[in-house]
Amino acid sequence: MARLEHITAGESHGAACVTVVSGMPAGLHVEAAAIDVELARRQRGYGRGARQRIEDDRVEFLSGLRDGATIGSPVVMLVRNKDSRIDDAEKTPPMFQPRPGHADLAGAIKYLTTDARGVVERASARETASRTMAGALAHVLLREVGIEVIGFVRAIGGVETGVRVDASNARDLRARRDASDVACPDETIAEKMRAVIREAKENQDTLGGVVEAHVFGCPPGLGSCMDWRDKLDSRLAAAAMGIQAIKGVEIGLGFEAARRAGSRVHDEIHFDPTSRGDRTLGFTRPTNNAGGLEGGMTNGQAIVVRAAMKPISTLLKGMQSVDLNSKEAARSVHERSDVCAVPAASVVLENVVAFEVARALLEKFAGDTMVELRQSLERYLEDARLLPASPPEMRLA
Ligand code: EPS
Repeated sequence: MARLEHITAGESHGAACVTVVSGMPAGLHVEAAAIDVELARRQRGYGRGARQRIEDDRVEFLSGLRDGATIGSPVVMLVRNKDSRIDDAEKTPPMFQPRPGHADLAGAIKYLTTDARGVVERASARETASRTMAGALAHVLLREVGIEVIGFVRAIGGVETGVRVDASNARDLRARRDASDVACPDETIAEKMRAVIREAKENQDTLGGVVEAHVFGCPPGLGSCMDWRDKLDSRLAAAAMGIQAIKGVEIGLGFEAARRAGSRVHDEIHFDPTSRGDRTLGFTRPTNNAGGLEGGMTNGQAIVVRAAMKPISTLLKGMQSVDLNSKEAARSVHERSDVCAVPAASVVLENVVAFEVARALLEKFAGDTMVELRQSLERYLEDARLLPASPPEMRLA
């Protein structure tokens, strides 16, 4: 039985963005609309460039489904690029003046060339359409077992919302986020975000920001403390850091925890028998500074992941660079690009987080079918609620 994995393929101006997801259990009903809604959200956003007016990303399923449900085989999803000029030499000329911050310089040297174009085609954030498709599929699985993920923009260029997210306001925040072209559920701050993006554009500059994802409904015990590769926080950090332009990742309180004494960091443990039936199993925490993860495992509280996106490295005004052929000083090249892609990154973060949580879920509750997954999850929760009475097999041991 395969473990949940995905690989992506495709160049920014190639034929298509592709993702191959293996390890999905059989019997999961998947509608194209569930993938398309995430693709469309990723394409939106104040500060996006002209490319998004050309593309209209919609998923095509090439394999893995029968009668609209998974059959256990790899699910291959594809979005065709409308701008697929990769072999048009006039429209994709060589790129000899690397942009500081982009993959251009390191990538050109790595591939023993002075033309960064090939590297740029794959390093482009267009690839995140593929990862969004994988995450959107994972979302469908998670919803089936009562797990919800919400991502949004926390800050753009230093303008930050202090909005608090918890299970009671998540639905309302999602609606407000969806109504916002900067994916920020706080409209007063969203207006200020638009203003700084406009200002950056006028200055021929670009802006980064902070994106955040919360996961509700995770049972305790996803991930592991037994092997660093299985720690869910380590996997979430790797997945978030793998998004183009991400330079920092925090879980829960993150770097702030390093500035505080332990008594102001760790989330005290209480027990409320009336919430024993929840996924928390009745263990309540007045704070969630751990971001739902202790020892690399979910603890029943919401998972909180935050990622810092640097500003886009293609600046209209260019930056100091060097021509890779002549080694003479040159301005870095400018091509069509976004001024700010932080709203898009919030969608990508939400989706890569969904994928990692689904992966950890399937590792703990492995099964070839959705029926086995649900049964295994429910049985585990029942056994955990019965503690300190031992589960039947343990009593036998
Ligand atoms: C990108 C440059 C722009 C962005 C692109 C990422 O593309 P183009 O060079 O075609 O104008 O629009 O992002 C997407 C196409 C997308 O779908 O997210 C880059 O250099 O990373």
